[in-house]
Order: sequence, then C-alpha cells, then structure tokens
Amino acid sequence: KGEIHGSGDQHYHALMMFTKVDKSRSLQDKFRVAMLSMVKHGDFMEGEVLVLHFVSDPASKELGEKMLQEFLLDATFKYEVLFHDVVDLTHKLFPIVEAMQKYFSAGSGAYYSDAIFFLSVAMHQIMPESLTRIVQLDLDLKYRTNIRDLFKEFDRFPPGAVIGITREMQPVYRVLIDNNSYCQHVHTFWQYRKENPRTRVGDPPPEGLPGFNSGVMLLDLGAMRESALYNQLLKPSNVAKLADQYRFRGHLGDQDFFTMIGMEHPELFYPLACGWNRQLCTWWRDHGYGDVFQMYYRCEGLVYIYHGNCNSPIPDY
Ligand code: UPG
Repeated sequence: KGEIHGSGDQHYHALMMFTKVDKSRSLQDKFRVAMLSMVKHGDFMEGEVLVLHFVSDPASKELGEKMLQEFLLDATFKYEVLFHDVVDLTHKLFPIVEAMQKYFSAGSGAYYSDAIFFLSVAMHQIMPESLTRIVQLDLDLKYRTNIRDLFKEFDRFPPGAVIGITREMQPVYRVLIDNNSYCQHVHTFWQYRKENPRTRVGDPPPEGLPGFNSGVMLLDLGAMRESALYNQLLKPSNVAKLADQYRFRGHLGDQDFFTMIGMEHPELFYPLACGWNRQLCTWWRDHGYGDVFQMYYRCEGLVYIYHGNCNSPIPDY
C-alpha cells in the first residue's frame, strides 16, 4: 500500500503545489499555518513514513527547504521530503490534458504552463506505478486532526470509485458572470440549468449536485489506472462531448474537470465528508447569491481540515 521505496516502511504520500512561493508573502504565511498544524496533530506508527511531495520551481524549492527545516522540527513521526520540478511535470502532462484546457482554464487559449493545474487528473500516468495512493492538498489549509486519519478514507471507497473529494461549498457551479473582479467568463452550468430547469446539476445539497472542491483530494492512483471508464473520459473526444452536453465553461482546472465528469458518473467519486475540506470563502454570498448561499455553505459535524480559500481567515480554534 502506497509503497514506492524498497524498504519495509509503509509510506503515506501527500502532494502540494508549491510554485512562486518565494514571490508571495501570503503563500508563505499559508504554508506555515498548514505545516505547523499538520506537524502538531500528525501521529504515525512505528514503521510508517509521511512523504511530502512538492511541485516546485527552483526558487520556491530553495525557500521551501529552508522553511521546512523549521516547520518539521517538532514532528514526532518519520518523514521524507521530495521536490518535483514543475517544468518536468508540465512537459509530461501537456499532451494528456491539452484538449481539456480550453474548457477549464481562465481566458480562451490553452496555455502550456496551465497544464500543471490538471496534474491530479493525470497523476496516475505521470507518477511511477509503485505509487498507488496519494493525497493532494492546497497550501491554504489548517489541520485540526491527524493527517494519517485522512488516508483511512481510502479504505472506504466503494468499488469503481477512483477519487475521494468534498463538495464545493459555494454556489460557483450555478453562476453566470462575464467580467468581474474575481474571474472572467464564468459560465459553469448556468446555460445547462436554464435549458434544463428541473436538473439537480448545480443545485445545493443534499439533493442537488453542487460540484467538487479540489482543496483536499484522495487520488487512488491504482484505481485510476485500472478504471477503463475514467481513462475513457480523459480522451479529447469525450471531454468535448461532455463539455458540449453540459455547455460547461470553467477556470478552476482539475476541480472543474472532476465536477463535470461527476455529474455524469458520480460513481467514480467517493464523497468525502465536508469536515475534511471545510471551505471558508464567502465571496459569492456578497456577489449576488446571498439568497441561496447558506444551502451550499453549511457543513455540519466535526471539522478536520479548514480551507481558507480566496484568502479567507481561518479561525484560531
Ligand atoms: N499555488 C502555488 N503557487 C501560486 C498559486 C497557487 O503553488 O502562485 C498552489 C497552492 O498549493 C495553492 C493552490 O495552488 O493552495 C491553489 O491555489 P489558490 O490560490 O488557493 O486557488 P484559488 O483560485 O484561490 O482557489 C480556488 C478555489 C479553491 C480551490 C482552488 C483549487 O477557491 O476552493 O481549492 O481554486 O485550485
């Protein structure tokens, strides 16, 4: 399980995107909160190793190595740190994800460098076969529990599921906005909902299908490799077919792709409890969606991980 090295240790793999961090004080602050809280609550057994993967450019790597020395000082568990070069990964990813970029990227063109936002989508083809499970985590998280518990959720996947993911907690997948300060040309499922007024697509939980949030993702790379359905859906012709069917336009990369295929094939996804990715962004509450906002935002039960998305402050407790 999760074995990548030859030793008898059991490895738990976690990956974070870590680019242009040297240029952003805000990202550095988020990284500090994330790592210190992960270390504080992290508890592993004898013979277990947490492997932290960072997708990075040289300057971010240099800074990251320095910061990690400090953040990992109090770790009570064994860990390894691996940096992956963003240029190398982008080179491998681009041919696989090029065709989907135009539907799920900001702006109209498919920029080479944007391919990295689709890493999770094709991670099973990029990483070595020996790596069978990995969690992908945003930097703007705060852990309130042992990250080892997150890996237990893999064992709860039903047959056919390849990815564990939490629902999106804002009405982003029902909006229509063309030019605003947040992003340009957001269409998502607006057109589809107009043409299909009784659809559950984009509706709030529990009955509706609000889409997914990519801040915390469990990628069962073994299952992704084995799933004929999942690999079919990556093909350009099928991406185009679904995007046309749902009239989908987005700008959030992998999150949009998973949201779209999840409407058609929900069985590919294990729905992680909302407490594993409690998003705190309230942008759409104050931008025209105040009437429906709470239906999306509410998350009952324990919070295991806070996600301070759109620069939202994270509570101290
Ligand atoms: N990141 C970098 N360098 C950057 C910017 C981002 O490494 O310069 C990484 C980092 O790990 C970060 C992640 O990318 O946590 C996501 O970027 P972020 O700025 O948090 O994305 P946003 O567009 O603000 O957030 C949206 C959604 C959020 C979702 C995320 C998915 O609000 O809910 O999880 O997109 O990427």
